[in-house]
Amino acid sequence: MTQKHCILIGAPVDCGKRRRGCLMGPDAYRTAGLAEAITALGHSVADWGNLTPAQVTVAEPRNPLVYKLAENVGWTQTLMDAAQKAAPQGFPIFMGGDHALAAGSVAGMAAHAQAAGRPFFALWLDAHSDIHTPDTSDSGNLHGTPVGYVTGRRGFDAFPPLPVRVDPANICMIGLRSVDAAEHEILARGDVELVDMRRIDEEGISAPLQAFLDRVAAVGGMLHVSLDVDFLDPSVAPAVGTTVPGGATVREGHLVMEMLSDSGLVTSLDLVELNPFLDDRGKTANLMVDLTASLLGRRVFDRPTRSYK
Ligand code: B3U
Ligand code: MN
Ligand code: MN
Repeated sequence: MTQKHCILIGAPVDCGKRRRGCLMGPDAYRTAGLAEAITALGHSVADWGNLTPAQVTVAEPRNPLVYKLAENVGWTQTLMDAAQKAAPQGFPIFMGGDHALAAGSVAGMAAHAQAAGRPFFALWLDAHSDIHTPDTSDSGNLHGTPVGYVTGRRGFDAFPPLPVRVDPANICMIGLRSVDAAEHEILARGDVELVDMRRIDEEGISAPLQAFLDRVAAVGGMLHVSLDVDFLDPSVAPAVGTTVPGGATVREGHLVMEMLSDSGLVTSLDLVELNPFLDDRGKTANLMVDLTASLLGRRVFDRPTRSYK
């Protein structure tokens, strides 16, 4: 596999939901040896340290439940800028922080792809679809809204203007098992590729993923991967505020990462929703590091590239 220059971007975003702790995520990844695991694979690493959110003032949200709007908007701006700064220099890894950070990381990577003249795709590995708007959210937790923002849904007036809209047809969500009614409605009307747990049980995880990767490869796309801890089953990844039973196994997680690695298509990664306060002796942080290593080329044995169709 080709060597990369990985840029670790600490994004201790903790304002996307009410339960606190994700701000410790970047340091948990450092403690679990993320940089060392990457260099052991022959890549280079630069740790840019932890970012802080831009200070902004915003109007009162229409939905009174919306939590910490200004802080979320500030983080979106900061991360959008950081993504566009890092992307020309290497492979950005956004160490969260909760999933609200992806509004900025994805929007910034999409802007970079446009500047590079390449189509942009996103793979959402998550129990949730995160496609609310601040108006449709029942919880007011904005970590449930980044896909809504990057696909250009209405209701994000307080947020930075979107540099470029991500085409819902260029998004694939794998691992779905908790989708709210308002999200269901918008997804039913749209083109997002939806892979819920039933599909994984029936078809395996590799077939739908390979079909999506073939689509990305066919047009020379850049692929951003957004990995939410709750994609994984809580028995193997307990350190997350919104556990949903019935998630991906360790083996499915690694297979996804190995296929992504083989494809050579991935250009950036979010590691989100790790709440180290809820972890069991670093178990979840270690698993997230191991999955990242698989994405960056770690293998038990080398094998000839094969198709999983
Ligand atoms: N869809 C619910 C729950 C949720 C979304 N993302 C997470 N939880 N992690 C909501 O609050 O928007
Ligand atoms: Mn999420
Ligand atoms: Mn989730």
